[in-house]
Amino acid sequence: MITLHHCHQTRSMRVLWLLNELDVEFNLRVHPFDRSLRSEEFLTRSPAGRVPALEIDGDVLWESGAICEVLCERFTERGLGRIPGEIDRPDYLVWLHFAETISQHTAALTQQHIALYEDSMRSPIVMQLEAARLGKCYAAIEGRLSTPVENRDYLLTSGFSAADICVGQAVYMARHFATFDGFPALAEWYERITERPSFRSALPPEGAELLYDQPFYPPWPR
Ligand SMILES: N[C@@H](CCC(=O)N[C@@H](CS)C(=O)NCC(=O)O)C(=O)O
Repeated sequence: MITLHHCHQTRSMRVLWLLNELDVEFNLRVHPFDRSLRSEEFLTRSPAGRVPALEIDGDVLWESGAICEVLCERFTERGLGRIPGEIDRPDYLVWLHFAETISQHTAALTQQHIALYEDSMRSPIVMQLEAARLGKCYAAIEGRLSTPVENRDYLLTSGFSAADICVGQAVYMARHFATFDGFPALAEWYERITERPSFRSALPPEGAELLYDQPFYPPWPR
C-alpha cells in the first residue's frame, strides 16, 4: 500500500494531485504544518522534516520531484511521465523540476508573510524581491505557453503530464503572493489544469486548517 504524508496547501499537494490523476489506491496521512514534522517519528520518513514523504513498496521517499518521477515510472497507464528516449523527455524533466524553482520563492514569502509573526522580523525588501522573482518564473511559463506550437495547451508538446501537475501546484501556492496580471497564457493554462477533478480533490477539505487563510498577501507594509 502507498501512504502519502501530506500537509494541506504545501508541496505534498502535487503528489496528492498526481496520485488522484493516476487513480491508484493510497492512504493519506494529513499532518499539521507545525513542529510535529520534526518529531523523531516523522524524521524517520523525511530526514529534514519536510512534506511530502511517500511510503511505497517498503521504501520511504521524499523530495516531491523524485516522488513524481518514481510514481510516473511505476504507474505508466495514464502516460503522465516521459521515459528516456521519448521526444519530450528533456523538457519533461526541466519543467517538472522547475516547480522547485518557483516553490523556493513561495517558501521565502510564506515565511515572511505568515511564519514570522512580529512585524519587526519581516523584511519588505525580501518580500518585494521574492515576489519579483516569482514574476520572472511566471514569465518563463508564459514564454513557454506562448511559443507558437500547434496545440500548446500544456507545458509539453505531447500533452498533459506530471510537469503540468508539479508546475501547476507550485503556481497554486505562488499565486498567494504574485498575481497573473500580464500573463494571459499562464492564466488560461492554470484555469485549464485546475479544472481537473484530480486537482479539486487535492484541495483542502471544507473546514481544514489552512496554511494560507487569505487568497492574496499584498506586499508589506500593507
Ligand atoms: N524540495 C522539497 C521541499 C520540501 C519542503 O520544504 N516542504 C515544505 C512544505 S511546502 C515543508 O515541509 N516545510 C516544513 C518546514 O520547513 O518545517 C520537495 O520538493 O519535496
